[in-house]
Amino acid sequence: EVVKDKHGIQQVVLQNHRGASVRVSLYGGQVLSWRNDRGEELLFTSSKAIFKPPKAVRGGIPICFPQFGNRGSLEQHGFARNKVWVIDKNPPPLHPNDSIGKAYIDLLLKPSEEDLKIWPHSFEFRLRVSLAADGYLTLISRIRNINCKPFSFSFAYHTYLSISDISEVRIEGLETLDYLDNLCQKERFTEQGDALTFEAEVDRVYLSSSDVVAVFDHERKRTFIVRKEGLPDVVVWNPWEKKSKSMVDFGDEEYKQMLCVNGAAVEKPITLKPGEEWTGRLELSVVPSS
Ligand code: TA6
Repeated sequence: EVVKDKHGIQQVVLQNHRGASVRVSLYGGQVLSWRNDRGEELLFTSSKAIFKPPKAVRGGIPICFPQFGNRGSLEQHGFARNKVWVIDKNPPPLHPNDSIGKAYIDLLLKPSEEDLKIWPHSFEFRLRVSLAADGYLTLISRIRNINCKPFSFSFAYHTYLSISDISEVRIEGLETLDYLDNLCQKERFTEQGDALTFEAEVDRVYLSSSDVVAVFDHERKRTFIVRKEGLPDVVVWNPWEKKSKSMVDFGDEEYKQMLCVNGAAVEKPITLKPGEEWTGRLELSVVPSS
């Protein structure tokens, strides 16, 4: 179903037969909401989010392309999240399992003449967002080099998970991995010990992570399972108190109810030759946990 927000920007609402739902904005191709069959919102969106271009909405799952972060000539996290996408009526087929029994929408982003002046590479970015019968949310990005010279990009699904209390959260699946610490000039460290817990600002790119990461929300007795393919890294970010106060589109206390765990390709940018296509898949699910 296609609706419009108060700025007239189209949003697509997907629902499954159990009443779970996903809302995707054509602005940025951004998932803004993912609710379970009890109507509980599973993604975080700031109460101070700005739903007005050119600001990306602070929450949901912004798409960071063709540049993650501020390393490079483009705006922070690239331009894809600040562009209006279109609904792709006849996308190249995906595997039947990506459609059967799912509610889904296909979006398309292609560079305008203006865009090509900023980033002179002819690409097609096809995004499929789907909601499965059991409430899983899947995002599949297919980025193709449309017969121009080879280009490289970095990428992230900037996923804002809604959690009950950051001090009661732990992440499993990142133990022993090396990470680049954005708070220490991106220096490389190695994760010690067992699960990751949070007592201060964290802004790290975990390298060559396994394809499954679990985020335990102790208070709500539930675990987010983040599965990914084609996305070797995991970005973990919580701004904590000081950084929160410096963001106009973020409440001072909201760091306690969110955690970004982003499937990403950051350390080793992806290079596409003419005609080549890259696929990056993210699957989010929630399971009860003791
Ligand atoms: O997720 C890591 C990060 O690069 C942080 O450094 C922080 O800047 C965050 O992304 C949010 O970026 P944004 O441009 O959306 O404010």
